[in-house]
Amino acid sequence: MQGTPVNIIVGSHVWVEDSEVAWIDGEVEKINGQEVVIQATIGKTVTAKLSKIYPKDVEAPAGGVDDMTKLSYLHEPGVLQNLKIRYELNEIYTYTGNILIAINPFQRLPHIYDAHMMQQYKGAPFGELSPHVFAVADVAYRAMINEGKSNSILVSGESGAGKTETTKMLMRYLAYLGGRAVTEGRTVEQQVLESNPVLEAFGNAKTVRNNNSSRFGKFVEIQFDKQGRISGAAIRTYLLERSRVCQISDPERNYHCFYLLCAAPQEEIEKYKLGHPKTFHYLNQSKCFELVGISDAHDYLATRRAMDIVGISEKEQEAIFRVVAAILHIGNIDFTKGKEVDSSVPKDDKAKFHLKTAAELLMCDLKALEDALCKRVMVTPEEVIKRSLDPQSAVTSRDGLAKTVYSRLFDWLVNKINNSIGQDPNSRSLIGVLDIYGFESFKTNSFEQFCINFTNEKLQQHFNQHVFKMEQEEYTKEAIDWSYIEFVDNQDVLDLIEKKPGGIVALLDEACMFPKSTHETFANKLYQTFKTHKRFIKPKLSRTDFAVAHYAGEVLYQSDLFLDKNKDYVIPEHQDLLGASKCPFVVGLFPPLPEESSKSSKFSSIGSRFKLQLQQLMETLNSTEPHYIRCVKPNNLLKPAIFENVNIMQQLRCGGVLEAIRISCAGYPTRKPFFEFINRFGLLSPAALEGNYDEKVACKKILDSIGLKGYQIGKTKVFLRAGQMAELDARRSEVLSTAAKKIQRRIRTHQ
Ligand code: AD9
Ligand code: MG
Repeated sequence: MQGTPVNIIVGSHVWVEDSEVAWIDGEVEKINGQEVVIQATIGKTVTAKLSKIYPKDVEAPAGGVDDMTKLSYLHEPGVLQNLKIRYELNEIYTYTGNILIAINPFQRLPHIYDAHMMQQYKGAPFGELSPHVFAVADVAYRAMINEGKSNSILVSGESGAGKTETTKMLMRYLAYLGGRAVTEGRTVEQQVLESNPVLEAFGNAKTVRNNNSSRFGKFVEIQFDKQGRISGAAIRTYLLERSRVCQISDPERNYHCFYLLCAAPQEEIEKYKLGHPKTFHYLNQSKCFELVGISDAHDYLATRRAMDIVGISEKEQEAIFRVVAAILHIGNIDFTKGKEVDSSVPKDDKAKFHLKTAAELLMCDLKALEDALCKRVMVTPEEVIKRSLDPQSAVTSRDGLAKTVYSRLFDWLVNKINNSIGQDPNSRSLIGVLDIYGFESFKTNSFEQFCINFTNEKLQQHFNQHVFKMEQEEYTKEAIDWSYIEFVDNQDVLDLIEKKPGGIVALLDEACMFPKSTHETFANKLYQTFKTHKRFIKPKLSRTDFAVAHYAGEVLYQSDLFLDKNKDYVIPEHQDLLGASKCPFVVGLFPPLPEESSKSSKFSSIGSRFKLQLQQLMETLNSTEPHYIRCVKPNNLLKPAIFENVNIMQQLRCGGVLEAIRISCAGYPTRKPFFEFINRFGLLSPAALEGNYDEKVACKKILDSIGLKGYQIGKTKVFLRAGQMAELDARRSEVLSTAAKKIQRRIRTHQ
């Protein structure tokens, strides 16, 4: 950010930090050495350190600027104020150079995404029209066509910030650019678009943060042919939240598909023996069953139509919803103690009914299903024995089955969509769109948050390197000297997490493989190993928590469930049961395991697999030209027109927007081509423009004439340090107003 103001005097308009609203503005009343007294516009008098206040641009345009780099004073309060002014005018998009900031309007703004708008943005030079997601997609598309290089658009932000909506707009616009004029039957682009409602029905749920929260990460790769038309697509998903299938808390909901199915036409309800969602344990742990403004019955039919379009057959759809219904019935199988010690049996007739229905729907043997839930096979060197499970363990086994079936179902859907859309092996280049969870720090943070924040560290590094590289390229191109002072690299956090051997992910795997490990031994191992690591913190008051100093702030993780959640393990009994189903669809969800892995029940870990997936994602991203969209959630009430300063500031920090500005400010944030510079500032030194002048020399003369220091002159542009543009502008308006006065005087004397 721009350094401490040097030219603050009594009467200066300034911004001063405030704990409640982040920044307040006011006028300097007194300066005592390093201390400044400010009369704030909200009425109070504040005393602050000189180093903590920033100049306010009183001449800033009333409607704000559409690109932060146009701000005369590029600092935090200036950035925030600019976003606020624009948001009040329903201008939800603002650039910071080529990063697009999108603030969720929480209301449908008229016409901003309609066909006419798409037409306007098609081929328009970047920056000519108001900032927009279409403009970003257009740049990516043009770059791909012109340079034959793949591009990617990375959309990030916290839950409810608008990533998924933004992603859908991007996809719609790309389909518009790369669609075929004549449509016969299903086109690839239609299938790509309709994959969204299908994935949302099975992968989204209402949470406290968002009524339609994506519980998985997604990277959609859209492939184009030589003519720039969409010729294929691939969807990759990351880490579906499995625990939600069995466990929800009020006022959240389970995955949408369960409620959609309960609102299906009567015929299906009867076939699947369904009822109101409140009759199912997996749904009634929360009192929220309906969403305001959403009809589950309507969405059920819409989902079926979308499934038709993406190429899921009628028969497959029947099987999919049969499995969804089976999961609801599984959840209602309660257990009670059996006759033998530590054994369990279905609790009552109701439990037996659901057990029977689940077996029917999954087309598996009733007794085998009961055994799979209530018993565990123990293989000892001497014999194979069936051990009974107590009711508590049977419930765990039941929930494990439900989670496994659901996550297999989700993976099946993704696979099916991919196969049906098809990949274009001759594709010339692609545009990837990433919609992935933003940084999370809650009261309690578990393995999911750990993985999510790991992802964000990876993306942050990519982002920093890119911003940094872009700057560097520009300077090199213009052959100017420069060196960066501070560039915060987060490689050390990444090492802490993913280094092999010895990173947290590796140590977790190790703990999972040791039968005797507990979360306590795991936490202890972490404490010992990272005793001196700068990014690792052992909290004083806990014996099992650990904290990581992430780029976006410190996060305290509870290690309790790390081991369980990291184990990617299908109980062999469950595998055998469903592998023997009479329904080919169900068998397809549980393909037989390769020989050797089934014998040794080889350990596979979610953490390591996720790490690998991330690595592949980064490789893909690194081979593309990236574009960034940072979504911001203006308030936690999910309501329009409420702009919470502190909250937004924190998001800009986490999204790296402030860091990007800082990187840019540490160098030469303002660049002007010679010609433009002379046009604007020539009047500051008319002598420089006499006769046959050289543009470069003239620029230098103008800058020297007002005594600016530290600027640089490149091959085609003038590079200015932060704040210098504001200084030049101030001189310019001085000269202009003196000239205007002179002219007026002359007019008056002539009258
Ligand atoms: V999460 O991490 O998946 O929980 P997202 O994806 O960031 O989250 P989402 O796109 O689902 O958020 O947006 C949340 C809600 O904000 C949407 O359901 C809309 O009601 C609302 N929204 C978001 N963007 C827009 C927009 N451009 N115009 C109107 C919007 N409403
Ligand atoms: Mg989402």
